[in-house]
Amino acid sequence: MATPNFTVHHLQIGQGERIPWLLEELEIPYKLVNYQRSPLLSPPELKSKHPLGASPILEDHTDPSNPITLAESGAIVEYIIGKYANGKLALGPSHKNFADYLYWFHFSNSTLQPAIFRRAMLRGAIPNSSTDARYLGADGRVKNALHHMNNRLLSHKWLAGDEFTAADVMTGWCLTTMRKFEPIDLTEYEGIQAWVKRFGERQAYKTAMGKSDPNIDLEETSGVKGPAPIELFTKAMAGKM
Ligand SMILES: N[C@@H](CCC(=O)N[C@@H](CS)C(=O)NCC(=O)O)C(=O)O
Repeated sequence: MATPNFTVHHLQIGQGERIPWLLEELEIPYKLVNYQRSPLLSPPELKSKHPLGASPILEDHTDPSNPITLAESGAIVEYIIGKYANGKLALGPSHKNFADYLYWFHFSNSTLQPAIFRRAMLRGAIPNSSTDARYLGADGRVKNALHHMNNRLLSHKWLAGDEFTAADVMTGWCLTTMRKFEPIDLTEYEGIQAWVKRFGERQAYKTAMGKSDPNIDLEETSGVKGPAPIELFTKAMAGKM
């Protein structure tokens, strides 16, 4: 097979970090283009790469007669694993944990991340949100999702079971870098704490983060209390910018 010719476009402090992490795990070479937030969203150079202008974006020029531009981190992860990694880091239909793999692969983008983001928006939008039923409902959903994940990780080393998979790659950022947008204290989630520590020790994760976001303090983003929130984002959620 031809060596992959990948360019990964990554908006710093964001979920685009999943793709360099996956590629480091798979030992697939890639060119990485990092973009800074401007001031919170994508700068024009990144917007011009795809109609939605959101990160990550993968350009695959391996086959010059069929250049591919792909967005959606989940789609990119599946594309790379399916087309270039022989299914490595995925569990196939014959694996006993196939259903677990699919479930936890989709959990981050379909349940956890939207719940966390909804809570951030409601807290910003509703004055005195801590007593507001809409905020409390959103907060309950986040806590429910975290407890669910925590229970899974108290009895399994990785989300899909015994093996580290792309489900862990998809979900890692929600409990690390994403906490710069919405604080999550992990004190009562010991299973999640241990899992964050486990993947944080993987060389591929450290290498990818060093390339994609060298200014992020990994001790802070993977710590129990989490990093300080980005003030500009908190202001934006409150409609103050
Ligand atoms: N569902 C998409 C979401 C992509 C997304 O919203 N990315 C954020 C980074 S965390 C972004 O690029 N935001 C800036 C913008 O939309 O201008 C995925 O999984 O890739």
